[in-house]
Amino acid sequence: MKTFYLPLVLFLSFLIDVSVSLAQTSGITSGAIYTLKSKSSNKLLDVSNASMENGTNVDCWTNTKSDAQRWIVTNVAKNVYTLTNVASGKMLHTASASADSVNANQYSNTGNNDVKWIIKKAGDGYYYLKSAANSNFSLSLNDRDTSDGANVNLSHASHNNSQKWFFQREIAQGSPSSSAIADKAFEAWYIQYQVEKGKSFWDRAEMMEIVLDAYEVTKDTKYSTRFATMYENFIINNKADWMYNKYNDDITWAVLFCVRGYLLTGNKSYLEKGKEQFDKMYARAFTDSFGGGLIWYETKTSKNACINGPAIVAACYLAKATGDNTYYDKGIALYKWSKLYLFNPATGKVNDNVDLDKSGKIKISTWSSTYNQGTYLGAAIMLYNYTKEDSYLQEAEKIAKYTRDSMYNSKVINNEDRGNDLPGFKGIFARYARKYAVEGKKSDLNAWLQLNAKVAYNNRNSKDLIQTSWGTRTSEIKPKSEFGSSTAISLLINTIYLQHLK
Ligand code: 7K2
Repeated sequence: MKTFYLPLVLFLSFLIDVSVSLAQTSGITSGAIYTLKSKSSNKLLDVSNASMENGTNVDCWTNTKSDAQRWIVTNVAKNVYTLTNVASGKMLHTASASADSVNANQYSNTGNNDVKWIIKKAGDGYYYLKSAANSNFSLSLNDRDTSDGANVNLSHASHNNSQKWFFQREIAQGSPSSSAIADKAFEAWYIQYQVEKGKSFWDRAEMMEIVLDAYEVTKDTKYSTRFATMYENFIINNKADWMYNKYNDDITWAVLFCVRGYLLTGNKSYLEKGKEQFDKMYARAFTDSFGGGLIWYETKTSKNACINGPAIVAACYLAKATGDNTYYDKGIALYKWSKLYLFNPATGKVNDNVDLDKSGKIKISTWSSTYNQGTYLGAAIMLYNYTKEDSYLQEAEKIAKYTRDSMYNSKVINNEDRGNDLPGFKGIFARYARKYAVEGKKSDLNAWLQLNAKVAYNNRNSKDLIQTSWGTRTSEIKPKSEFGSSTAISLLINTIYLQHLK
């Protein structure tokens, strides 16, 4: 019996194969990846803002090579297909029973006709997509709108160009956590904004830290060379002694690139500058008001997380670089003081600042932001590594989880986009998220960081620039803020380690 069984199975599977290939629309290969270009706008069928979520709208957008614009076309019955978005894994779906103007969105596989499409030739390499639920309706570009974001919905089947789609076969692309993709995005940002030539202060310091991150992570000397040029420019544009600048945080951000620059390259002049400026800053910033801590601005009373967090990190780096453990003592004292007003060790929430109100009463501003969460996360990890006291690691975990869960509900970071400063904050968080994972050996942010990196990268524009709102598609018009566009670079660089993890 057995000897007859195998040939029979082979013969039957041959028959099934033939029937499947006969049922397919010619020119369409089941299982292949395609972009679908509208004949009336020449733009691509696209998942809005590269969202991963059920119910997200499907629209048309300029070709940005995003996976949110690529679809796996799978044959499921005679001439009937599903289209699965490469980025989200969700299917092209009709939002309700077929009728004119019923919207097309993405949804998990329902197994029903609402995710199935009859693909029919329309001539000249174009095709119609008719809803399998009711083939009187075709997928259509709304009102022949040719702008980015133009909606796509169902419309009574006609021979309009707005219902014709060109299927272009594409090949699979790399993951956003790869060094090749981080490098590509870095180059786009660095060249198009002429980052090397910029003249600003604290945002420049943080962009220089991104260049150091890139060097630290990739060991590619093109980054240390760029850092050296930016360092020279920083001294030319902002002078050698920064004490004219009354923002103690600004001095401290610049100290960070100095001391890290030394630790990564061995250039002693960076360390000398960092140590000298930290010491001067600390001498003018430390006061006994509120029981200790550093004031943010020389002539003001508030003590902010944005000076105390970076100062703890800078003190730890200085201790490492000089061997002088009194810097660690300073860091430990600032961290301990921060728990009084700026940081809740039970929840991991970092407050913005403590100040006096008009009546002289202590007033805590409880706003939390990614950069303050980030520097305290880094501070906790660095102090844990020095003291080996578990409480620091436990607090690091609280800070990390507070940021992910309470501030973002595990979703993509898509805010902090106003003014000159906020757009750069989340890049600072990404730096310390790497420290938490690599030096703290903690994996609980990994999936969330991966989601952020994927969505941010898939929201790049056709020039590979990514704006600060990682969950929002970057417009084709160059985003104004160089600092804002640096945050996704920090994210991509600082999550390269994730490519080695499953
Ligand atoms: O009020 C502080 C801080 O507590 C708050 O988090 C942010 C948010 O604003 C400032 S910190 C930003 C400063 C950085 N140094 C240079 C200054 O021009 C800038 O205000 O807005």
